[in-house]
Amino acid sequence: MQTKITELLGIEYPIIQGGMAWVAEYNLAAAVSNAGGLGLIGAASAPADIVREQIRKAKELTDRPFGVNVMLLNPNADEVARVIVEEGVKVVTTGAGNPGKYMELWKSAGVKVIPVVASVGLAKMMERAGADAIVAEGTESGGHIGSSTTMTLVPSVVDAVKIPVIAAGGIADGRGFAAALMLGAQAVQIGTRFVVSNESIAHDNYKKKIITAKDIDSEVTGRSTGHPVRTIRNKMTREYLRLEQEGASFEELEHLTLGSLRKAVMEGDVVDGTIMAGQVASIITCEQSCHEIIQEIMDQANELLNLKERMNS
Ligand code: TUI
Repeated sequence: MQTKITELLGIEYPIIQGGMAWVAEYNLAAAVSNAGGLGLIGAASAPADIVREQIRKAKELTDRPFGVNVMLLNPNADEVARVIVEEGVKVVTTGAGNPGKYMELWKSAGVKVIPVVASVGLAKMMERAGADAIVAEGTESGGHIGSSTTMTLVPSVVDAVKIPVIAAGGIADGRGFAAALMLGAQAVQIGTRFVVSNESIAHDNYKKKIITAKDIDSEVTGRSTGHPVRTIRNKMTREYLRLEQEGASFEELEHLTLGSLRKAVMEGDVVDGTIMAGQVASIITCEQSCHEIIQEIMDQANELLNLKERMNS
């Protein structure tokens, strides 16, 4: 399937992987790229030398294009931005902020820049700043979120910008993929389903929490701090929400979550750790390879999209 995004990025299928902290390391990025999508290394809060090492390891595992996601709250973001250029990475996505100050550096080095946004305003600003495409990420997503739903945000952004739009948030199968194309997207970004891939290093306990999650198991913490984060409900979120309701300080809340994502992803502590995942966890039922995931999504989507063509003819 060819779209403006497969052409822009030189990939086989219009599927890009989310830049998930701790989970999106070089093994996952290379597996998604080798399966025909765009794999991403999530720089999250990592120091620049670790990101450089991750990029070099990914290059050993794949000859296909892959990217790096820069989390803009990372205190090391300036150095990470430079490492991306030095290592000749072809694509960058950004999250949790406005990447305006890096635009010139990346564009002049020929890096394709795809900011992840949660609002029409930032999408328009990013187009003016020279972005090559935009990820419109709805509130169904895991991790740091905005407030608009994918169903409303994607068509709003599609109407507001001329550059291609990639839909994210609540997409995990061919139905979501086909729906995203109907909303005007040229590709999808998928996170949660790749967390439960064979190539994902997330602890088995973490994967099991996603596989067994029901529709009502999703929770949002941190609304009071201005940094809402979607996770799967557990002891940690209950404690966090109780403290938030009691008007706890930012520092107290920070203390509770410091290192908590690493604890869940790497150590499998799904009781006191943070289990970031999208609402779509409720429709994810098994672990598969990245190749199987992408093939299944494309098969299902092609069937649905052909059905639509037949209905129209
Ligand atoms: O960035 C994400 N998802 C993330 S980042 C992350 S690490 C983190 N952990 C705890 C607290 C905060 C971050 C986990 N998940 N998705 C892309 C995204 N970007 N969603 C929402 C936004 C966003 C929000 C506000 C983008 C820009 C923005 O403000 C723009 C401005 O002008 O600063």
